[in-house]
Amino acid sequence: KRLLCKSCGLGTLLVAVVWLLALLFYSHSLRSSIRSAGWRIDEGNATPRAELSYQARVTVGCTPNASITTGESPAAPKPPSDPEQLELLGVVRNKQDKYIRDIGYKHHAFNALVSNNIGLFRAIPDTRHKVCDRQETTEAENLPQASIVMCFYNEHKMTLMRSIKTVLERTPSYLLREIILVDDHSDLPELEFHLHGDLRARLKYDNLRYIKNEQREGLIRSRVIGAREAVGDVLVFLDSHIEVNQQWLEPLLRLIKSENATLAVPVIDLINADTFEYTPSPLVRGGFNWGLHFRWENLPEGTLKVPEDFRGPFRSPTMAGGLFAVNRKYFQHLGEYDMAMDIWGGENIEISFRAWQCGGAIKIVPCSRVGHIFRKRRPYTSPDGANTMLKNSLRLAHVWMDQYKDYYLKHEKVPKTYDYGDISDRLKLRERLQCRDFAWYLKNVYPELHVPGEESKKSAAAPIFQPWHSRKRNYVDTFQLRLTGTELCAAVVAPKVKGFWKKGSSLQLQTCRRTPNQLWYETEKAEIVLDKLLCLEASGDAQVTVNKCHEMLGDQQWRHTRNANS
Ligand code: UD2
Ligand code: MN
Repeated sequence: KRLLCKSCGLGTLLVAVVWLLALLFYSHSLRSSIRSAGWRIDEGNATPRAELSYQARVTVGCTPNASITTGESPAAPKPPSDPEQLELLGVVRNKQDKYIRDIGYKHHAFNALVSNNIGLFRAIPDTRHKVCDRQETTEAENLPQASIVMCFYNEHKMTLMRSIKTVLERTPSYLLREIILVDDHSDLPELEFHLHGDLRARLKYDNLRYIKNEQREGLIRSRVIGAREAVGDVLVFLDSHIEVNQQWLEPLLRLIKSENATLAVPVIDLINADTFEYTPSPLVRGGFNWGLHFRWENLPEGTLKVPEDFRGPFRSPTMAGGLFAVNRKYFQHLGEYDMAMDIWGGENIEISFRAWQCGGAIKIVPCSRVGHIFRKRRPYTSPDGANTMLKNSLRLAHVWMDQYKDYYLKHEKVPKTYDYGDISDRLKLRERLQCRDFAWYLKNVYPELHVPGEESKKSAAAPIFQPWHSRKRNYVDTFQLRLTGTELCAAVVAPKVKGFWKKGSSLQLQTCRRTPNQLWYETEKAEIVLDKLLCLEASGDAQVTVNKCHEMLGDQQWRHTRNANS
């Protein structure tokens, strides 16, 4: 077995392994030592030999078209001399670069220097499975037309422009009715757009519409503001830091054309916030836990049996929220969004419950791929600093969850008096649409969800990813990562702060002892977890560290492999 990260920057692991090996002062050449370095996984009686693979590669559940492999191992972790490579890594060459990068991390929580260097458009790997239809569509297919609604608050300018540009480049013009940008009262000076002279001309697109909110509304109201201006048949909501992939729109429109009450969701590929490397996501679906936090989870067992199954679509209990297509009239009929929800959070769970309970559906369309920058923190707050996720979740729990809301209230220890505003309009909507109750949803859409106090369901045998808090309880099969032929194990040696390992600590070799800083656990999502808390992460600066488990896969997802080329 080898351990392999699925979306590390090209060479991230190479450098990390080289770094680990350097610690051992191996006498023979670095290259052969990388090849021969082996880790043994000590897991009870079974002690298979394991090697820490040095190949970064993209494959998961679905076999993508373009797998990125490094092939040969590098001679040494020297910075590349190729200027293009340098740009890709965001190597700082002068004070101005450093300023752009630092201020970018502060304002946007990603590497703005790399983003600037990429520019308006770039090639990205076509991450679709080989069974996906690649035939160009024609007007004769008569697909509905899309209005893109993209709202943003203080987005990084180049990243925003590239988000729009990729849509223009990768969408047949007869399918694109318009792009509606909703500026949620941004105050960064570089975002002072003068649409007619600036954006439209720069992007060479006349059907670009620009709305600026007079006050900060949050993403939920902003989307509705945009949607109400739209005239296309289908609304497509997108975040403002994305890159759409080849033929991303067609499969979404096709699904909506045949099922007009289905919300069609693309697979959200990963754009690394530090390197901007684009890697595919595995085929997963959306769930939630009783804290009403969105969770990715495996598809029910047996979903993917033959290659054709990779075409989908797959029913999904919830969606991540940022990227989806919906028939415009159906969106209106369904009650848009709850306009009393503020800034960020919860609206994705709300629209998921509402769609399913009121006769619609949510389906993931694996042949539609859109990359999104997943960041480690949200770079903005709400204007009054309030926890909008809490208020929004309370609203949705009281409108849609019937008696099951108590599990949420208990889980989050919400004070009984917490003011979540007036929900009478939303209750009327539920009445008007004659929606089913939450027990129906749980039984028919999400039978795998464990309901507190109820016996675990049979179907829980499916490889459903456990929410983080309940995973802890099953936390038994720990193992160590031992370098073959030595008594040395990968360990986190940073001191604990208030009883916790410091986030971002890198791995070191230490004499093997079954101490908590050497004990790992592998989750169903292929994360490798230390001491019940932190996940093994390929960090942007070419190191392997432990960090807060973000559950977004990518740089925290590892795989055992048996040989160098698998
Ligand atoms: C995820 C969703 C996001 C939304 C959120 C829950 C994906 C990829 N993203 O969080 O779309 O459903 O969960 O609410 O599924 N924005 C505004 N005004 C604001 C705040 C944000 O316009 O006050 C914009 C922001 O610039 C971005 C979009 O809304 O384009 C989503 O915000 P985010 O990227 O911070 O949310 P994310 O991806 O963490
Ligand atoms: Mn986002």
